[in-house]
Amino acid sequence: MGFFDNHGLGYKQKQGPSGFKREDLMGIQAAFKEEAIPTVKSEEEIQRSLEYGLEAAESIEDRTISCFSRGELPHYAGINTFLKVPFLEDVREVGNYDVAFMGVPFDIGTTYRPGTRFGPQAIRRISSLYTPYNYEIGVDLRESLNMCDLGDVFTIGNIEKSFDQITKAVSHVFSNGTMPIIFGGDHSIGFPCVRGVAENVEGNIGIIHLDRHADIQEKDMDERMHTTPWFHATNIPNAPAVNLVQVGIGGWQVPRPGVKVARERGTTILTINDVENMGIEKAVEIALEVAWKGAKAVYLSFDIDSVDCGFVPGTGWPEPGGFLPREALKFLQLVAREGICAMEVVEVSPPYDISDTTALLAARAALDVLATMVDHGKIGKKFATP
Ligand SMILES: [Mn+2]
Repeated sequence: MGFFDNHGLGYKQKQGPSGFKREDLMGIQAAFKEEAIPTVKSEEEIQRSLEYGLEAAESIEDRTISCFSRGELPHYAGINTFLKVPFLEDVREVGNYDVAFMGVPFDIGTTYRPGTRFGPQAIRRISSLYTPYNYEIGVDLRESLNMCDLGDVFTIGNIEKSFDQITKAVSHVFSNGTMPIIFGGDHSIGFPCVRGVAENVEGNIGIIHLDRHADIQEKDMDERMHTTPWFHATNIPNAPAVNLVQVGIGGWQVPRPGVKVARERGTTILTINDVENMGIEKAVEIALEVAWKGAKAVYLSFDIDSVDCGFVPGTGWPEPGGFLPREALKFLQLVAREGICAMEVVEVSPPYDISDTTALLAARAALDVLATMVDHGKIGKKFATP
């Protein structure tokens, strides 16, 4: 591989007993992929930090450090937006961005443990742990995308009125040509979010839904709770149930009224055992086939409780036996390769979380999806590479 010939890092090493070639390792290939990523945006950020945040005290030798923290570093400092991207106060300007992160702090649809109204705050806070660069994918989001954080939708203590607020907010972002990444909130928001996207899509929209729960009964305790989003979403004329694929469903928390609806409407359900038996790649192939069949766009709904509750204690209906985190991330990445129109991450309930691990996985899921989309040319058209 000529690509490696000009680097003085020992690539012409002799093969050892294992027969491995160093350059075949993804870990080595990723190191070289990084070399091609520009640093334009990070340098701009440093200049802006020095201007707005003043130059550092004289004793600081690293002159890229500012006096007031205004950028990525230190990771423990700052007033956090998601990944410390700019807060867009004037949402009328959202069309200038490729991606908009937005919170939906809503847990009135919860039927057991509440707390997901604090999900967006927790996800933003722990997202500051991350750099914008992912080693294995080889993408630096700061260099590849114009991203903003819109803050949160003004939800209130009424399910239906909050749904209207959420739909209006998502529709505003999506109709401006910007991809919404939505942090919930309980899963009832899946319906108003899909509604906000679907009304702007000419053609059908498919839904890929990762969850332990089917969430497709009509009502729960007389209201449209977080057990009901897909009943109502698949009533939307251009979001048909035949394009809804539900992955990871199973266990002791799937109410029978929802099972009846799924059966009657013909959604496609893969249990965790299905996924385990056929493998992640095959399961994704099926999910993509179902969701994209005759569809113009695919919406991705990631319920954090689709992951084994040992990894995500901070959620409203914890259930053992779901995905391992790296299985879920792999699944999401393989879906993202084909492009998605919007993504929600729901059911993070910080009061029950331990060491922010649940919120961290939520942040990670969104970032992995975005980086994969960048890597496969599915997003980033608004950004002119210098
Ligand atoms: Mn769930």
